[in-house]
Amino acid sequence: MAKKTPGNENPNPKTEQLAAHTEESTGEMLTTNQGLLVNDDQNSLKAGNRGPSLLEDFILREKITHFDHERIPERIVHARGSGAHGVFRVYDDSMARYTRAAFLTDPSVETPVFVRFSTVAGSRGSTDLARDVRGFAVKFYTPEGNFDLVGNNIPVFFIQDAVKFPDLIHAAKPEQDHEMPQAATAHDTFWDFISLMPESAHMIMWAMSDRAIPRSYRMMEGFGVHTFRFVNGKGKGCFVKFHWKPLLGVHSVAWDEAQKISGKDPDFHRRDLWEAIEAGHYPEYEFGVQIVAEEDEHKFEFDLLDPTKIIPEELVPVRRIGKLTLNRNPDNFFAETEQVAMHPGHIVPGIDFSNDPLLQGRLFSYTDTQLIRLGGPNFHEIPINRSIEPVHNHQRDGFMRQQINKGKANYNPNSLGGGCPFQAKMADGGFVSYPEKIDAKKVRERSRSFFDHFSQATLFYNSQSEPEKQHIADALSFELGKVVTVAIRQRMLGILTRIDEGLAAKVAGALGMPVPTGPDQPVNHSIPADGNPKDFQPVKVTASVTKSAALSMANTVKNTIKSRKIAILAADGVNGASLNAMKKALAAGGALGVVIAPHLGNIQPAKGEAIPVDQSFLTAASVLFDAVYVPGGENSVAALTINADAVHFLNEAYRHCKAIAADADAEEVLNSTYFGKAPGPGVITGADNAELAQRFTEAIAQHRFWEREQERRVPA
Ligand code: HDD
Repeated sequence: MAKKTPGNENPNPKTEQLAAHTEESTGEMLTTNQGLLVNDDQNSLKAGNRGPSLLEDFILREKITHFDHERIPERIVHARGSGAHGVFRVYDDSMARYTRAAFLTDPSVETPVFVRFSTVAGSRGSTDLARDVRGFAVKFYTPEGNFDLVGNNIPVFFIQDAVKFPDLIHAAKPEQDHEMPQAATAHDTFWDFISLMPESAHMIMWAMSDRAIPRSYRMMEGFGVHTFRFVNGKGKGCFVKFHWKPLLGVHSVAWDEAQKISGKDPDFHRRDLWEAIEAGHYPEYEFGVQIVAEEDEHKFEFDLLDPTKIIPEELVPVRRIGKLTLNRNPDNFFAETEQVAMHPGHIVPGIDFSNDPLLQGRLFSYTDTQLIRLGGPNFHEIPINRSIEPVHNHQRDGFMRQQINKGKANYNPNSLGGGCPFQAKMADGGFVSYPEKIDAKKVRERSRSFFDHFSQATLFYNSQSEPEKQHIADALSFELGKVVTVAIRQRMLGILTRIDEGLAAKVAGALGMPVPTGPDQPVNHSIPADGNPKDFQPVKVTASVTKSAALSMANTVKNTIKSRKIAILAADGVNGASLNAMKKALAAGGALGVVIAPHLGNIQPAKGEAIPVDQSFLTAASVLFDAVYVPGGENSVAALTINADAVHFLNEAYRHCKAIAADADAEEVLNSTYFGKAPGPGVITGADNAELAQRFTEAIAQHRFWEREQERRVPA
């Protein structure tokens, strides 16, 4: 019988398939890879107990050889990632009008998925909190084959044509001479490239926004980026953009905080995802589609095939059609998360490609990369990559072949095998490419409809709240501040001027440089050898939408504290009743109260039973928590007031705009902080446990009180 996934009554065919490949050693004896029972795993075979090791020792050789070959090349991009299993289910059959994909039209089907989140630029061991785009790649194991939606948490991309991808990534990765900096774009080669490629302007606005430093993989959106195509049962096509909307909302951390987390817990996002799933706080995302009729392809002021453009939700609303729930952690990181092979070219009947030149290039790149990374053409046989449907074709052999193909016929057409496996009729689910009409000359050219590089960059900037705008200016000032070559900074200011003059002025101020004025210089330097630079400069377009609410994180979901981590600072003598009441109230909202004290073990409250300490000030840090609570209790308050770590903890939480609560009789602790005398919004004190917990809960749900930053007076 098929296995059930936790929290879900339906059998999961992917879990069952994986189970056939899992190994469980409990109660078993140690063997070699040949199944030989091993008697001594502590000593190698030697000529005498003080003599040389013997070449004959096949057990030693096997063990060391396997160990020597444990590493495979890391992904050239998205090397650092974390995975999770889950399920997807569509809400109803309304999509049948547009697509014949079974998993998008039949609400009775629960599709197993594997998701891998990632950063882009850093190596496998780099920090989770780099300022970077996040990958959001989903493999759907559908009854019609695997569909991979290999997206990002940003809906646009840096470049319009795949031929520029190696250049982009070379520029973003550590510089080739000294291999620095790791997992950071704040260096000359990246900004050199960007400053010469104005098509990246829109993406740069997103990448410099708070979207690039998410609070959690569970709190970020996902996008298919390209325009894809749906094809319905009658063969009619339409265009579609894919979205993931997290039910917990879209939230980020502060940049100063991100940098500190990178030191305190570089696995912050990985740990957060793992712990949430272990705790049963299954991450959930709604699947959204923006559908555009084929007849409407040219009705927008941007080109649907241009991956540096969004379709503003004001023009085409996002219809939420289903839900993804991540409900199981992988059993083995390497076997599953590292070996999963995503590919935008893995599609199923009912979904097809568009002519987006970035997507077209990707269709080549992903198979090619798996061949080198996973070592040969049989990577589809690795358990995590297998389709849940059996595979039948005439492909044979190659490194690490697993399948044992019976019979003689390894070719088609054949008579010896009865013509099998035979081709599937379209009516039986056979895939047929969308018969798009094409009548064109073979050219190396970019369509002029791709030449507006700034209007959506401006749209994004104008749609941000004031704190978000400030964060973008700060991020650009930071990144360009790390750029050594002045001419690169100057060119970037020229680009920013075209996005928003106020933004350019702010960044110029931070860099101590003049804002460029006077006639516009050419900004696009990505031109063919025989091209006239004048013909390749960006064109100005009148945007039909100048502000879009969906682009600002200020408008996101702020109604839950589910799965948030709240620090409770306490010492011996704490008011145990208050502490326990708050912990209980937080748990009722789905949040976790973590007791942090000067030492591990237990603390003794003024009254009642000892309270277990979760972390000491030595191992805890405010940047790893969403909010802080200080309970009362005379001795505890006195101890924390003079405890530099506790005071710093609070100052830092304040600086990062987090909710802070204290019992009325713990105000002395707050008074020893920089903000205690004149606390801004989000600092709550009170004598009534229930009321304080209520107000604190509401404040935590707000995520952050960014307006506090205007004051900038907490030197934590
Ligand atoms: Fe890519 C990995 C997303 C453009 C070439 N890409 C990769 C992953 C994600 C994306 C999420 C990690 C998959 C995983 O978790 O295993 N890539 C994108 C998006 C793009 C994009 C959203 C633009 C819209 N990528 C892109 C281009 C090329 C590549 C234009 C090459 C021409 N990407 C790759 C790759 C990777 C990859 C080199 C590295 C590892 C892998 O494929 O499996 O082939």
